Amino acid sequence: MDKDLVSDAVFFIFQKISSMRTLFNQAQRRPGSIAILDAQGAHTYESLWSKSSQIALQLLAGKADLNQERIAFMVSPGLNYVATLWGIWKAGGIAVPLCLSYPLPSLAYVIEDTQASALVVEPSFSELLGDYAQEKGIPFHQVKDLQLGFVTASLPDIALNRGALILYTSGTTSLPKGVLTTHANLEAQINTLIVAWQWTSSDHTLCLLPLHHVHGLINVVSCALGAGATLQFLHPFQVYTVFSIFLEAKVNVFMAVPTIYFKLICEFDSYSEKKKASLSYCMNSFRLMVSGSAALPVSVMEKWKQVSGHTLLERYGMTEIGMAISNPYQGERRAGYIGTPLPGVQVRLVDEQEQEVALGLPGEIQIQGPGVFANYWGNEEATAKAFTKSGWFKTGDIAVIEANYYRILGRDSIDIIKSGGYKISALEIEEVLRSHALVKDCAVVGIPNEEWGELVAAVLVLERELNLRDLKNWLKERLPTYKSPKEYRILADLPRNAMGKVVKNELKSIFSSTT
Ligand code: MCA
Ligand code: AMP
Repeated sequence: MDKDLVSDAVFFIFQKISSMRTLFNQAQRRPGSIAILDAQGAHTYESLWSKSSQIALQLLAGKADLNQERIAFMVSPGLNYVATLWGIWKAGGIAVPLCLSYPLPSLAYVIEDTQASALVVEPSFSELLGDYAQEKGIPFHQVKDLQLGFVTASLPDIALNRGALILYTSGTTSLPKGVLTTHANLEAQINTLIVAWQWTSSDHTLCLLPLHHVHGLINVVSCALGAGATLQFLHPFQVYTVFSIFLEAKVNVFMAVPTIYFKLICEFDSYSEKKKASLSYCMNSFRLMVSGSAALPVSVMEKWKQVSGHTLLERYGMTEIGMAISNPYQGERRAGYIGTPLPGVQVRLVDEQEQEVALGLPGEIQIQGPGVFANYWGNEEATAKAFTKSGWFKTGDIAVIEANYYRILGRDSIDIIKSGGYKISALEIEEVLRSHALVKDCAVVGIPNEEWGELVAAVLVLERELNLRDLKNWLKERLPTYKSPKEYRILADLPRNAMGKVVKNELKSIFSSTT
């Protein structure tokens, strides 16, 4: 079944807005203001509001409420993306944003794991997903440009404790887990940041982050729209275009991962002195620049200060909790530190016996608060393991408090790799590699890298000779390229300890001694 999520009718739509008040209020209060700038042009809050209502009605197809059906969507950043997301929420569904760079097996995993009842795609992704949807009998909708007409209808009232969003995150299991957040969780995550970072309707932000993660979707898109600000999209990400947009002198709030700041600094260094001066002048008038999703190297923070005049605000968060700890909007932003707990978020550091550590000693960060997710989708066991008996969420990140500020020391698992802000499971990649006929054994590790934070590296034990280019092409059909190993070493055997466990630290050192 292939339907277009558009029609010639103008809708007159009633909906009592109990859920997503923060997000939707501004859309109703500022109909004529510009909400979104994308490749197609400028779109007002009114057009976002009406387009999302129409998508909601078409998803409902006569039903009163989607009742938390999962709707997966693959739409590029822009008006259509946000209208689809809001449309799913207005219809009472749970939104499942798909990663635009996933190959079909990774997409199918998410669609099947969430048991999505419908797929919404833009035409450019129809070829990738159309046959799959037909084969699986999943209703398939295309988002196309809207033409207004008139229809009267009403949309469901959605309670705050209902499921709103499922985002996939990698962890210490081989397959990514779906993180279910409710409308109340999202409201809390958005409100906290709007207040802490002083978002207002005069802000204008540039979004260049992927929208299947909290950083892009909540911190940038939802905070901007919740504040009634203007949200400009750049897709795909290109360093030189970021600076051209900055030179237009409209953007005043910017958020990115450390790798992006690194890339921007390299680009900046290649410019003439005159261009550098104009750019620095424009960036100097920004209100706020934020870094997160991975540790911000002190060298990048210092260089960015020289380039832009800004001390980056570094904060810490996780898909399961939204943002938890942040350097202050006003006050000292300390290099190498993630700051102090955000309003409404409770944080503690505990030892292996779940006892709070003494001040100055390292411990695992544990979190409580209204932004903490509901559960791992369909995975009660993983959910139970993720919380203590008294209801604290166990992040797996180790930190210490020094002079009131939290500093991250590392993670409790060597199998989690952070590359360019993406969290990648070594076990997931190992499982795919092991399914190759010529790979007898393998181990995947993260190796330090100035630009990416860490790079995915694989050690292989082979049945017989294997061309690495062929292996990379084979992987492309099974994994998104950002998960694909960037470095390889071939060994006769993997080093193991007395328990038979691969000694990954030893493998890491092979890379550092030979790169
Ligand atoms: C791209 N490549 C990567 C990565 N991204 N390799 C390793 N790690 C990566 N993250 C590789 C591609 O596989 C490709 O390799 C080559 O780089 C060029 O790919 P391209 O897509 O053109 O790269 P890019 O556009 O320059 O992308 C870099 C990026 C991107 C913009 C930094 O990685 C990105 O958007 N990262 C942000 C991720 C994010 O938002 N994370 C938030 C999750 P080849 O040439 O071999 O094919 S964390 C979160 O949400 C929590 C709550 C939080 O705290 O924020
Ligand atoms: P994700 O699971 O993709 O949401 O990534 C969350 C993880 O990113 C956290 O558990 C941390 O390990 C890491 N992270 C996020 N922000 C920071 C930061 N400012 N410094 C160090 N690590 C961070």
